[in-house]
Amino acid sequence: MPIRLFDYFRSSASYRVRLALNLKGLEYTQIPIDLRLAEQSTPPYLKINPQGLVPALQIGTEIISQSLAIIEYLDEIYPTIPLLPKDPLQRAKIRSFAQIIACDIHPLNNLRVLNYLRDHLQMNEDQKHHYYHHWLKQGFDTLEEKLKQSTTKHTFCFGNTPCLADICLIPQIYNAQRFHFDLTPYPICLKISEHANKLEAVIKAYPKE
Ligand SMILES: N[C@@H](CCC(=O)N[C@@H](CS)C(=O)NCC(=O)O)C(=O)O
Repeated sequence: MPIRLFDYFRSSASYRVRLALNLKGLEYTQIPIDLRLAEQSTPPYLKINPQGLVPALQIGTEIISQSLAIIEYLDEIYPTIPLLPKDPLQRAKIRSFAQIIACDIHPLNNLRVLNYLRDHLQMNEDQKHHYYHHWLKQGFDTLEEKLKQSTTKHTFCFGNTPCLADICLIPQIYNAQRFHFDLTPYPICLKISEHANKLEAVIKAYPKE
């Protein structure tokens, strides 16, 4: 079935889906939606995703939005290289880690939120920077602590192969670095991302215009 990914190179939610597709070795066509030009809010794209956010995945004639829903769907229909294990407890732990990023860090620092702070609450760049880093610190403190408990013996978040947790962590680290957030207090997160960034599938997903 042909797969088309509506994405933006710097969007970390899109980056997650590129990682999942590449790790599974799936072919896909990228359709760029330029957030700098607000293309996510134009009528043609709103027909694809009425929420006005990227990514959206078209698979055959069906369209799915929300990166985690897309990734779990891909994992169910293309299970050969799994991104979630079979064990229910381990699945729950991996989802819990992924959701710290996707539900509790990323939405607070999304473009539309930052634009709202600037346009409606008159926050200047310094205040926005402070706000952004505040939520990154809270999030990364938790992620590092969780990884301390889970990664004594393996190279990725929950094992020796990348899973949904790594797929969320790698773009969040990219985002933090892009916004000049100091990651030295988070050596486990950094080590996992450095290790992951050597994989062909991960290199291929890296944000590039
Ligand atoms: N929870 C959604 C988040 C999607 C999202 O927020 N995408 C951002 C880019 S990372 C976006 O499209 N932002 C456009 C905007 O804020 O106007 C997912 O995981 O797919």
